[in-house]
Amino acid sequence: MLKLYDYWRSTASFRVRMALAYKFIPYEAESIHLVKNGGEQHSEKYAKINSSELVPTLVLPSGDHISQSLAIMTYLEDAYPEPSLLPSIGIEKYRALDIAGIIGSDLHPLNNLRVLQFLQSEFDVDDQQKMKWYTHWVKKGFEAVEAKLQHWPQKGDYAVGDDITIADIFIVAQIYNAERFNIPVCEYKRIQTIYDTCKEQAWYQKAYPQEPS
Ligand SMILES: N[C@@H](CCC(=O)N[C@@H](CS)C(=O)NCC(=O)O)C(=O)O
Repeated sequence: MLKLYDYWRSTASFRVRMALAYKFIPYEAESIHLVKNGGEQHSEKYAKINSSELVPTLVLPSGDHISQSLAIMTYLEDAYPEPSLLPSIGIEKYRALDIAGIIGSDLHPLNNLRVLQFLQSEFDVDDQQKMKWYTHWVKKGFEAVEAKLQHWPQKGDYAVGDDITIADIFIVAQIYNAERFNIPVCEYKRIQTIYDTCKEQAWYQKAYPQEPS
């Protein structure tokens, strides 16, 4: 069976949980608490599993480890092609990867826990300045995504084409994070539509962050 190291509030983990739920893939989970005891992601045991000291990490039945949510989702797409989360042909495939890149490579890393912690510990940034930093990069990212979604010809309930793709998953996971920091997304019309569509669906609700009891 697949094993996922994750943390309930982690948006990168939420992406992977949504892909697993959408594809009905069974897995076992082990929580890596990102805050407790200075962060379990930095423990010797976990650093051997993922040298980046970040979640998520997927362990395959072969014992191989895959980290990086996009790499994990690509593995899931290859190993469990149906239902698909990435169009196999046409411009839609690259559009989905484009959105995933804006959020996963341009936006999310700037607001990651370790970046915010470093700003505070090394540069004495206060909470207000931290929020200004966080909000700035969320807005830049969402503006870029919204502009692309407005420009592309298809304007249905999902980001690309008529079905959910990894683009929607990256978007809704980032919205969860933005809402935690009280940043509304209603000004981004296409993003809001995608969110309204996805949040009603079983795979979203199954994967939704829930604090372990
Ligand atoms: N690019 C990575 C990002 C992974 C990542 O940044 N995970 C965050 C949680 S969303 C984390 O583990 N943060 C711990 C820390 O910053 O110390 C991916 O997509 O998997």
